[in-house]
Amino acid sequence: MPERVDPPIAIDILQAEALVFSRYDNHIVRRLSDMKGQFHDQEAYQAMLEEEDRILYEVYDVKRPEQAGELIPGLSIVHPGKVGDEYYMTKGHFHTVIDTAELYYCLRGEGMIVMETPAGEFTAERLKPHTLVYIPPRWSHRSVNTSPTESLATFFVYPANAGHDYGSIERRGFRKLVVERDGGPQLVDNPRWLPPEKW
Ligand code: PAN
Ligand code: ZN
Repeated sequence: MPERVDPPIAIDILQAEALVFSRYDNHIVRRLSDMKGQFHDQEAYQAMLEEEDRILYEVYDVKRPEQAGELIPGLSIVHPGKVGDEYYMTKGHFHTVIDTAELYYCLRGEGMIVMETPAGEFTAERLKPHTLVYIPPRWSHRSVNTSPTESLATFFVYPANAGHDYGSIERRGFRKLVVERDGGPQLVDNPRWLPPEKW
């Protein structure tokens, strides 16, 4: 049997009103209602939700076999906005196969990637156009849009066998929150964060 060889894939990143892939297999839309319990100001969250179930972020990705050696490329668009004083953000996750890395490249906008290890070590990197962030294995990650007006667009690529563990972040949160203080972003301690010994 000859080995299966897939054709290469070329994608353009189109500069429409928002950036978009010229071809993709999945378009994932995450709304306020998908983020229950994730923003620290629960009252602000409820009030916003009753008004409108807004779209917080969107992801376009290419489907590939979920096996080691394959990569999944994608585009993440986090819209501008806040829930209370906390900026719009992605859910955030660990990779289920925890020894898998990921690469993020900022195309447009400004923001942060917050990252945390299972042992509770925390770090954050600022994103602006052309910033490349390499997330080594074992770091959970969440992207946050800190612009008051512009969407945050990042290109990402990760191993197709990585898988996504959202439950750990839903339970413990990230150690720090990205909130607006004096008109700009600031990292503050998350009062609801669960340290590793309380998981
Ligand atoms: C990205 C993320 C994407 C959306 O593809 O999945 O930015 O964030 P959440 O998955 O946390 O909702 C990635 O990191 N993949 O592994
Ligand atoms: Zn990831």
